[in-house]
Amino acid sequence: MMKEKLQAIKDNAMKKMEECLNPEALNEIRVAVLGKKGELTEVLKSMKDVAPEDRPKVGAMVNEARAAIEAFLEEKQEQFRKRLREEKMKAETIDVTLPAKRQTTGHRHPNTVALEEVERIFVGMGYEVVEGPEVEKDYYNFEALNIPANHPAKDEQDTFYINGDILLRTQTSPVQVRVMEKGKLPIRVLAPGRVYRSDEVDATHSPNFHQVEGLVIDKNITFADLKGTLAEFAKELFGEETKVKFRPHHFPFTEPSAEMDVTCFKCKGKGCRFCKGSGWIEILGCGMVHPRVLKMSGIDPEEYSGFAFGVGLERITLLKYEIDDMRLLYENDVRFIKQF
Ligand code: 2NL
Repeated sequence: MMKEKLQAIKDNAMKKMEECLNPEALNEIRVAVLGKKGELTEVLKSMKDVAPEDRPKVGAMVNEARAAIEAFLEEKQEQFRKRLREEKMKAETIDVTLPAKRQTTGHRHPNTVALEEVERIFVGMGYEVVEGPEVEKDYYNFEALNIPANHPAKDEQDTFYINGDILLRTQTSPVQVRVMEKGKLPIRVLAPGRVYRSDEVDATHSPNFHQVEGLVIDKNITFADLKGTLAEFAKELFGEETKVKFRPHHFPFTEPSAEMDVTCFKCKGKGCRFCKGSGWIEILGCGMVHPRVLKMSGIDPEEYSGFAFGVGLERITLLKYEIDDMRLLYENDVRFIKQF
């Protein structure tokens, strides 16, 4: 009787496992047969009803059935694991013949390209490139440069103030003031950098642009040194045939002051649309450093003299690449930037 019952449990379990299609169903069968309340476990529990002399035999039969079921269970589990592995491998196959993703590289900004050109020219003449803070003290941006309190540049309309004493620099001159203060002479520095002015955006203005200033201080520096240096700069930047012209001007920090024009590199000075018919293009402001500016930074104007100049970097970039709208420089559209 017991033997038939065991055989029935075993046959039924084997048949169900054989037909079973997934690991979850297989586990259900395992629980139903071998689990705490499983069919085979129930048989073991009913051993107390078996005659003592038959118990070893029945016990052996139960163990045999259990071992057979467990062996088949393990075999089926392995089958499912294998199928899962194969499916996974298939799903994760990499097709090495597919075309590669194209690496898109950027491009140096035209301003950067132009600045590196300007730096190369002045470094070649022995200048050192220096940098300084964009958030500056009123003293370094204005006062040390002999810009009086009532000067229009100091108006809130023109300058971004952090507070009464701190502002966003409107020029890179404060960097050079800091160099002068250090007291190491002679000085030959180039100070490029971002500057801020409270301007409305249009084709030639932006509240935030770049300047390159230069400063030379030594004994016996004259306006002839200024002219020679800037004429050489213009030739290197715009071509050997470039001529320069100095027009008197006024800056609070230089005396005398001038603006420098270069002959139009498109028409060679004849006059064209590019130079608006004049043959000349204005490129920078310059002058001999004001004695008061030297004195405020601890340099004796009786012993030392110097010249300084300031160029709008965007102006150089627009001229060099014949771009007619400054706003293009700030859009950072790589299709535009890549052309230079
Ligand atoms: C312009 C004019 C200029 C300077 C900048 C300067 C700096 C020191 C002392 C004296 Cl520390 N001068 N810088 C001088 C003349 C002109 O820039 O129109 N820039 C766009």
